[in-house]
Amino acid sequence: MTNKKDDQLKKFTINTENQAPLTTNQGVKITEDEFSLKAGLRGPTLMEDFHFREKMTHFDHERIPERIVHARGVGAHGIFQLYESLDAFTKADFLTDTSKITPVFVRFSTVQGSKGSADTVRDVRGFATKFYTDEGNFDLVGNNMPVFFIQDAIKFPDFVHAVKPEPDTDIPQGASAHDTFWDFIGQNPESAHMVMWLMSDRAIPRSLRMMEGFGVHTFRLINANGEAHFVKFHWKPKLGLHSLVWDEAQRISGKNPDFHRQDLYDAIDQGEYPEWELGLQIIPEENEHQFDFDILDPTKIWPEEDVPVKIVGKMTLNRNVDNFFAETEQVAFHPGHVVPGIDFSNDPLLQGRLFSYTDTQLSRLGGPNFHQIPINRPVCPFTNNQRDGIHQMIIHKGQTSYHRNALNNNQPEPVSVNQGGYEHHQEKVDGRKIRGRSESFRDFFSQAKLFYNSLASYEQQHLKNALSFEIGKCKSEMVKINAVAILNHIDRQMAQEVANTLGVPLPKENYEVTSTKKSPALSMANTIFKTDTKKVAILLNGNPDEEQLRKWTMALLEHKIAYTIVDQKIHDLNYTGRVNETYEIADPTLFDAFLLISNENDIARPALEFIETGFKHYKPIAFALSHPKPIEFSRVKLNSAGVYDLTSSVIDPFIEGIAKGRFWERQL
Ligand code: HDE
Repeated sequence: MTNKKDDQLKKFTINTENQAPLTTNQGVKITEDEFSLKAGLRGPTLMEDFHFREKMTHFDHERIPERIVHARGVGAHGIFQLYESLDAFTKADFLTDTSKITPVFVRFSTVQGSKGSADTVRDVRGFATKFYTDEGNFDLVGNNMPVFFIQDAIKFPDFVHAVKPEPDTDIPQGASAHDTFWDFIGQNPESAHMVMWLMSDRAIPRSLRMMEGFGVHTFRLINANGEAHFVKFHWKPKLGLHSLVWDEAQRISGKNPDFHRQDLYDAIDQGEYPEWELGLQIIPEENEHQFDFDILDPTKIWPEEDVPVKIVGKMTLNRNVDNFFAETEQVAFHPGHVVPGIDFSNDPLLQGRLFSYTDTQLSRLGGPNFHQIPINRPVCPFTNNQRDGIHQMIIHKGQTSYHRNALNNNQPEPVSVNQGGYEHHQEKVDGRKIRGRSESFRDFFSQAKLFYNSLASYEQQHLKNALSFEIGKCKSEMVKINAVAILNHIDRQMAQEVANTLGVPLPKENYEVTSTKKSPALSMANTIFKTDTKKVAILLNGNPDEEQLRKWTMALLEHKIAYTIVDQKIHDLNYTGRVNETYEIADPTLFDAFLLISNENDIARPALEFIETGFKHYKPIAFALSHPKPIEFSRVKLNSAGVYDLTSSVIDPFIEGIAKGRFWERQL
């Protein structure tokens, strides 16, 4: 089955690996590309060197403005396939016709940092998907967290100014751990729920392949009879939900700032295509007011236990980009790109987003024709009377470029709804013009509490540590006190612990919301655990028993676990392959598990440091040692959960441990 978008992109692709003469942009062949034209070999450079001028001018303009938010991102192509027709809810063809394979392009991103910032910072992750449907592009421009910091789009510039590096110093990069962010939180209690998510392990994913995606806003689905249902969109990763630990995330920022983009690229390159299932939460219009929160409020989830997520299809990312700039950088998503059968709700955050995206893209992509850039083009035809402008790529023929016209038989002509024309849902709207917030948006803390209540105790501990870290980085005592005051509305004990750690006063009055409600779907402890695509470092200390090593590596590969052999030097093994990395090149934070093999009396310090760091990050560690003494004196506690002695035992428990991933019960 060919992918329509791939076919379309091929038409615009120049394969620079093919033999071809070097030419100017005008097609003139170049004889010399290393020396500029001079008046004499030691003389001045000449203005008439058109090749030099063209090359340098293009270079001077290679960079375009980066996105104000979500500047750092990585993209990939793929497909979406529907499991069952959703015609009861929507008329969108890609959600009703199960035989369709819809091309998609996804861009993942961090929000705060600039384009060159590190991947593993504590941040929200953007999860934007462009569906190239036969009825036009549908963009699901979501995040990996289901709520947002603010309820009304007019506050977005304020929020972004607060979280971005501070204007006087341009510090910090890729972090919300600073005064202006926490000052904003202290003054804007509607952000309490989102702050819980941001301080949770969700903000430091192990892999982009292991995080959920959410459309966040309430949208509408419209069926062929014009009936509407409210809907929230979810992406559920087939590999489950997994995170880094904070210390590890910070170290990776230095060891491999490209950790996430590399991980995504490698997985796709190796044919380990990441997959997500599309889930829908659906509420009939007549049930709009049956909840103890407003379903239009983007700081609220619809708990999955109350409104189940219906799994309707699967997205597979199966092709890396050919050129980062042309595709990942130039892609332009817009929450207003919808197709017939999908419509908006009155969520005031969504409504404001509908303005912002085209506006910002006009300056980022240089003019009004960026929909013609190959990555942004729909796969279906697009024809209208819009003309000219910077970077017009299409040569429009004919005399008329207006509607209505008689000279061209009124072409292009609007079509009826029955012929596939988009019709806005005819919602009855009746109200006064007013600047304000609905009273139904006022409960800021119940769901923050719901989130906190739903976490496993180790997740709660991580969250409290993150709060102490972040608020602790603030310089203003007032900002810290105000931040703790917000926590005091969510959970008194949490606020108390953070206040104690930071040495700031806890408010006298307890304003904690008293709900004990839990939503198990919110805890990552209840996720799927797999060995697939995990990475093991096999640490050599001396010459290994290669017979044994081969058996172990075969067992790892059988479970789709990749391994890297690490030793003091790169060298060939006798018959089990090659040492791939040295202790200097590799780093324990870049692996999920460790197997230390030694037949020496002593174990070299770098190898011990590997397993000590792995131990500290709760990862599984196996060892096969002829002399166990050195490890007994290391910081690895041998009787701890997730530590395996392969000297006398089989590898299977270690493999189960790799699937489990982390041993939170371990005492460090
Ligand atoms: Fe965005 N957002 N956003 N946002 N957003 C942008 O558009 C904006 C919001 C999201 O990979 C910008 O082309 C406003 C929520 C993603 O290219 C900008 C508001 C959610 C991406 C913009 C929001 C998102 C963006 C910056 C509040 C989750 C990256 C560059 C009303 C549902 C897309 C650009 C990519 C990007 C505006 C809030 C997701 C400035 C005004 C909520 C994933 O237009």
